[in-house]
Amino acid sequence: MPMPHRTFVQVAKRRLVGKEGTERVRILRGLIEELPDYRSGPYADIRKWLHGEIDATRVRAKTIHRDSIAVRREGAAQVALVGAPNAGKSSLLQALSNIQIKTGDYAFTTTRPVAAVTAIGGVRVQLVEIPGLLEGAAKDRGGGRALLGVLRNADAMVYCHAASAPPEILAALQREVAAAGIALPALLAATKVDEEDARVDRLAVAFGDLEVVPVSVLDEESLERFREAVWRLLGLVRVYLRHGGVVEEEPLALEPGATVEDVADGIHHELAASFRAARLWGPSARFPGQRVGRTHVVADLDEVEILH
Ligand SMILES: Nc1nc2c(ncn2[C@@H]2O[C@H](COP(=O)(O)OP(=O)(O)OP(=O)(O)O)[C@@H](O)[C@H]2O)c(=O)[nH]1
Ligand SMILES: [Mg+2]
Repeated sequence: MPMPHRTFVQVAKRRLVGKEGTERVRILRGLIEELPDYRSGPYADIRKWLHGEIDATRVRAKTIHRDSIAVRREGAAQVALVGAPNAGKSSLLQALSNIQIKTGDYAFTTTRPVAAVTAIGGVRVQLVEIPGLLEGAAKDRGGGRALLGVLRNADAMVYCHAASAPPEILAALQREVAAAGIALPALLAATKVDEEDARVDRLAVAFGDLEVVPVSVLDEESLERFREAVWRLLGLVRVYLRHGGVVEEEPLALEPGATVEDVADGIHHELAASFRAARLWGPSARFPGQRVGRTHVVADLDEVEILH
């Protein structure tokens, strides 16, 4: 009498927890051996799943080997999602972008940084889930040092914490980030606020120095408010380019303090060296079409025409 298929899956998952590389492949092979030899039905599905896991494990092993856990930057800025296991980071990432990512009601669903691009303030911003940061991460517990390395490269970070969870877990994580010498602009997303036992007030008191943004992936308006908060956090400056009265649809996104020269550089490095002056419309212009030099500091929502 073979083991019931559901039990088999549970046993398999338990044996695979925390196993990677050749050891994981060996366990997967063993499981395939133990599997009753049916050609169809649930056992055939399980066999297919196990073979898929072998392939995925090999791909992961290669990727880790080649390129530790670096994340290729995309978009105008990179924002890291940091938080205890099960805080709702993947769910938020998924709700804000088009990616399909595994979420689950257990810790360590995500094991490597996952990135997705989303529109924030009308510009492309990359969100990166930093998984599994634990107390002791700065001392490399749970491979924490490499994960903190990814975080260090971000432009800003969002602490994610379930509104119903005690603040202490997050406070410990904050200490790890500080111990690693990372000081990025940050806000706190109080996640899963649709849950009955949500306590946003408790988080707001415990983390008085952070802006607290209540979010639920089930509430579109809360996601929009989250986007707006991230936009303010980044403090980017959007500049629209004009060519003979026509305004481009997509703005350039620049760092605060950017000048007309940075605008020209955003179009082309050579242009930055050769242009004479610019015309300006919008918040930083004294009057529409004002002529300005290369050192003029632009403001959010300015329109700029580079004069050759
Ligand atoms: N009710 C409710 N549940 C949520 C919300 N966001 C996430 N969850 C649930 O919380 C659990 C954990 O979500 P994940 O997104 O996997 O959390 P994570 O932080 O990525 O977890 P790890 O990758 O394991 O560190 C899942 O069961 C989600 O369905 C939310 O806004 N409301
Ligand atoms: Mg996750």
